[in-house]
Amino acid sequence: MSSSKPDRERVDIAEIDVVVVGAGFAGCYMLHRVREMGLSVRAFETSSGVGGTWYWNRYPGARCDIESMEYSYQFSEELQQEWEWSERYSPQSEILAYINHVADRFDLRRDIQFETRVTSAHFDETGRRWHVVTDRGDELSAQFCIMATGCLSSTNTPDFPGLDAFEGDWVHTGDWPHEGVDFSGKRVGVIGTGSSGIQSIPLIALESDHLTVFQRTANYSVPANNRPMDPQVQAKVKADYRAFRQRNSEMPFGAFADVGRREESAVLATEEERAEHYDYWWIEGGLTFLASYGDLMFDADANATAASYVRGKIRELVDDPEVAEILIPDQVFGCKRLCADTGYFETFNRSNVDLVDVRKSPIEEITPTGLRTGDAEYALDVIVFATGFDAMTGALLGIDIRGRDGQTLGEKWSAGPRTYLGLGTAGFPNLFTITGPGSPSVLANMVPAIEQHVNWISDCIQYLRDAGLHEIEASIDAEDAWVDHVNEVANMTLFPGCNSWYLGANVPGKPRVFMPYIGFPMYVEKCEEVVAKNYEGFVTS
Ligand code: N01
Repeated sequence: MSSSKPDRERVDIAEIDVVVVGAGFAGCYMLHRVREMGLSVRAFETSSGVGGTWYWNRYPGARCDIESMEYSYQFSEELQQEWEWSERYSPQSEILAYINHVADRFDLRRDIQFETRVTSAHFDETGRRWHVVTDRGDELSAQFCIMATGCLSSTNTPDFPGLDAFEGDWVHTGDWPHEGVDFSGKRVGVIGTGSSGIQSIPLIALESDHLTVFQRTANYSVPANNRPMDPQVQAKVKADYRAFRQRNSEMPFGAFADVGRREESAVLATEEERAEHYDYWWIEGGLTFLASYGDLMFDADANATAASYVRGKIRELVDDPEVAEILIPDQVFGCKRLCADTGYFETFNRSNVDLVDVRKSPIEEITPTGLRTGDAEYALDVIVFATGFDAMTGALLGIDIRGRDGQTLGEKWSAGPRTYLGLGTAGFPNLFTITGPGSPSVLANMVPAIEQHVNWISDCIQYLRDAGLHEIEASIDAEDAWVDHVNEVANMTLFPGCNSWYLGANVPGKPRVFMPYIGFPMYVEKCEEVVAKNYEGFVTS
């Protein structure tokens, strides 16, 4: 509690059952479920609207690379029947329209306080409640505090010297101005070639006078092959949406059931078979390329065949062989998140686009008129930071969260996040994290992963109430075993083999720990088992 308000008595503080932090896909559904249970709830959201990721990431080309029929809620049959998707992969504007429709349809806004950031959440051990404070001076006391803060919501802007004195405009893809950015006649620099860079670069190249792309790590990307939604596909899914969701929930990634995961081995296939196979998946488009053989993320030799195929494609697509070589990744295929693009590599054939290898010659400073690397200076009117996020932990650690004995979450996670199932962390009773570190989250289709967590948390709260219990908290033993298990599973794959944000390696000083849990169906089974055994691994009182 703030020491500047010593006289403030608890009577002034709103007492409610649940605080939800965030109103993206996770926060909106959590709010809906909690309200259905008849609990009092308030959600807080920093922005002025619902949507989370899809509210903030309005950069040109922003769209989902999970197919539209899969990237939506399934909790309401009416909702999934009435909404019509217009493209194979939905653009940001359509997903934002969808989540706004959900907010209207379920009348969510009346319990969301927008433009309000939760600054602290402290557990009061005597009252056994969370004391939550916002930047607008709200103070609440809640039995449960549910963090729906998103995995990719805290932007990462590298601390380049000189940025403050830059005379042009700079923007981050993850915090894009609502009015858009006018690139016409401008010299633009884009820093970063992850999914956001790869989606926006082709369009910024079209809109600007000149574009310079500053690439530190070349990335693998496959064609998205986006197209208008086939009405027959949409109708077929809707005819039995439940079965479609079920099929997807049995996939390792919780998606792609009907596009397919192939169990065959890339190493056992002949060279001709592989070439034909990869050609098919390249044309089909999308992230399923990563699942086109069963062993691509488990066997280095298998992985090398896919890497080599995509490298060959880059050489075909890029006219200048020297530029092509800079664009060719050297890391394990898929260990940084695979990207899906529309005309990305071809963009480097344009006369108004240059590529700068900042791995060879790093960015040293932003100057008033542009940017300087180790060996050259670039004049720029606009700098676009496509430099990603402090993933999975950034938003949580941005809040002053304190559990038992005043321990901060930052102290507890100083060597990396520690959770049980990505749902809770020992020492922080009645604090839930939706798609927290240690859960499939970003290595699953996010919307079903969110729904599974929200359902689990809602059932857990109901269980406590029915049993006359007040608190639930992960046990330290279960948490330790789970953290080991998450690592063990990751180490069976090739995912930890490069500097990805899955490991926190993109943020200087962040502990290198593999954060997502690999394998959605196994994870769901484990969560169900925990419930069946009366919340085994959690301590209740
Ligand atoms: O961020 P990223 P993102 N100097 O971290 C570079 C999801 N998403 O916003 O690789 C120079 O992937 C950094 O270089 P390096 C999706 O899960 C989904 O693009 O660290 N460069 C990298 O190239 C995705 O994975 C969708 O060496 C610097 C880039 O910035 C996640 O969000 C669309 C640098 C950051 O790439 C994040 O994607 C968009 C520095 N100091 C995003 N610091 C879809 O659904 C960083 N970089 C399609």
